[in-house]
Amino acid sequence: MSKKTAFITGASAGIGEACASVLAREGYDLLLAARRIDRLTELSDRLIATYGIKTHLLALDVRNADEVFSTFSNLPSEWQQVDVLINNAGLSQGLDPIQEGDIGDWDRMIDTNLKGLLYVTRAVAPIMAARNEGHIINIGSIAGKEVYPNGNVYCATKYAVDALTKGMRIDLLNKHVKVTAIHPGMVETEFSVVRFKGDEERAAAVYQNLEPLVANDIAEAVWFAVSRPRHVNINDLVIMPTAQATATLTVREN
Ligand code: NDP
Ligand code: 8X3
Repeated sequence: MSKKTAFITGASAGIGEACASVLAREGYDLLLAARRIDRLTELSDRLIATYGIKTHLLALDVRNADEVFSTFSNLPSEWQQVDVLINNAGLSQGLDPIQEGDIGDWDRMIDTNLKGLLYVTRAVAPIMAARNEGHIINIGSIAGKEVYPNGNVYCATKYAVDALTKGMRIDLLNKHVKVTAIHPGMVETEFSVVRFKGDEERAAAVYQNLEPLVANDIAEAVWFAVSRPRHVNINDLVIMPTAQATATLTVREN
């Protein structure tokens, strides 16, 4: 079987980095994108040394449409033949009631989680459609299934990811391109440090006295979806820590 290629956005940390490790373990060559190229270089060196795969690194801000399209169209053609696209780059900024929300925070979330995902998909999907194969995995969230207090704009972006996933699946149906959404609950990554803008103490409190998911739990679910036979598509997976029943209901020890 010929080598397969996966394109992972937001591969410099957390879930994206874990997806890179799992897909490298499974023999995929990797197109890895994020703004922090130093992090991607470290990850790439490690994966090449461990698994002998090939990588291509992209210092990319998914919010910049021109950058996304020119970077992708300037890739060597073998790197444009993406078998699996993991739209993972995303973030939350702030946790404020709507009447006190920061417009800069709203823009960063909408531009990254929603418009960035669209730009990357628009760059990659035509080649999948032309090849009549491919798999797009969108990382949504429990926040795309339930709205929680002060989640307002972040939840809206993840509801949009849920809707777009369904739309993409319909539009790409006759091109045999699979589309999957994976919606995690609480995963301990840099997510909360980013949401609380570097406040490590506030971020740590989110995961205090309960066992959250780790990034690898999501990466293994991504691999489960990717590794199904050609006639099987996983549409939607919601994955929670055992200690979390809904977006807001958790059980904490002590
Ligand atoms: P991390 O903060 O650990 O990782 C986020 C990744 O996204 C980083 O690699 C970051 O790279 C990248 N990223 C952010 N903004 C941009 C941008 N403008 N352009 C390119 N890359 C960007 O968080 P997670 O791993 O937890 O988050 C990954 C996804 O999972 C997100 O979509 C998030 O919404 C979702 N999610 C997370 C949950 C959690 O509890 N952790 C739960 C549910 C969903 P860099 O900064 O180098 O650009
Ligand atoms: C991240 C999970 O519940 O903090 O998407 O929004 S949550």
